[in-house]
Amino acid sequence: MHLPSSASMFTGVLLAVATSASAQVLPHARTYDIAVCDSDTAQLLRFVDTDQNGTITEPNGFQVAFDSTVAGSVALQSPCSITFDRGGWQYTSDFSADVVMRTLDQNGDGDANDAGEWSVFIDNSNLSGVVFSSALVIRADAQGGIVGINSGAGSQPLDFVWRAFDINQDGDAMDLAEITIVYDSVAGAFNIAVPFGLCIEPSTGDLLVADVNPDVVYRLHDANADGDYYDAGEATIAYNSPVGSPAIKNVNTVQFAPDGALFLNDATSDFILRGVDANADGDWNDAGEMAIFADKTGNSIGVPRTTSASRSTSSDACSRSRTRPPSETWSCATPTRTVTTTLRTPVK
Ligand SMILES: [Ca+2]
Ligand SMILES: [Ca+2]
Ligand SMILES: [Ca+2]
Ligand SMILES: [Ca+2]
Repeated sequence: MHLPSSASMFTGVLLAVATSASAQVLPHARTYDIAVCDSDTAQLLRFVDTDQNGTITEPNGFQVAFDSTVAGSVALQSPCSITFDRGGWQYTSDFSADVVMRTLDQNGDGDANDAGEWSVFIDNSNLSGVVFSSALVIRADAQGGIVGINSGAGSQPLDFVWRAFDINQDGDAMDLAEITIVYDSVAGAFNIAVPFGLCIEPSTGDLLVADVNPDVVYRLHDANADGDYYDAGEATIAYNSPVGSPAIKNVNTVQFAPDGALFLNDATSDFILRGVDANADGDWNDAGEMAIFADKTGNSIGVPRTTSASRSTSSDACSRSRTRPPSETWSCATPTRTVTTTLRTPVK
């Protein structure tokens, strides 16, 4: 497998749980905090807009939620993806250390560095025998599992989609049979050679996997509910830039909006696509179903142009606006820090 050097941009920013003790029980989307994994400092950060004024310049607006340099902590190297389970635990994948760790600030002191607040959820000593070579995007599913993609980067095992479930409820997925490869590029119907994007369709539970070689978004639907996507018709093309629709290159982020629309990015030409499956056939390949939502000219479609860095780059760091009106813009409380949420090309 070959990872293109240009395939790189990926933000590890999600709506997250708040840090106060009382907020731990809230569903993470309720607090509108933003969780960031910093692949330069190997820290997990949280941006807290306490007064909801659109910036995080307030005291404690910029928080180090987990510092892997603290003695005794798991040594993160390239944290790249974040997800939250229903209990509020944050899961973070690291494509260099090839671990998934989980964190939760249980004593309400603002970080998850205390005893019992962090643990290794997955590493390569897992008893399922699944070997990760680039643990990339992870997502929590509705059944309490964590699904993710591994991009082979030239080594065995190759490219696969995995699911982990803590069967014995001991806080990790390291026990026998707790990790399953649910699709791999050899046994599956399609060779998903360089999977870089992953999301779960809320309405169906199906997985969407973005491959950058070739540039295709696939749908994985477990029709016979046997836990994998190898059966006939379970892997289909969701979007492959048909004639008349925007051509995509280096899609590394796929995400559904609450209204069911699908958003994709193009990390080569720097634009964002929005798709609506108008004929409900499970793909976005029909005429008019996919359109450019925003591009780097700033002439966004349906999105007011902002004066801040609305088009994320590897260094947009503490200055970012959501793809919504300018009131959503926030900046960093500690300007001397640079926060990078870029997923760099895994090199093994
Ligand atoms: Ca703590
Ligand atoms: Ca377990
Ligand atoms: Ca199946
Ligand atoms: Ca369609």
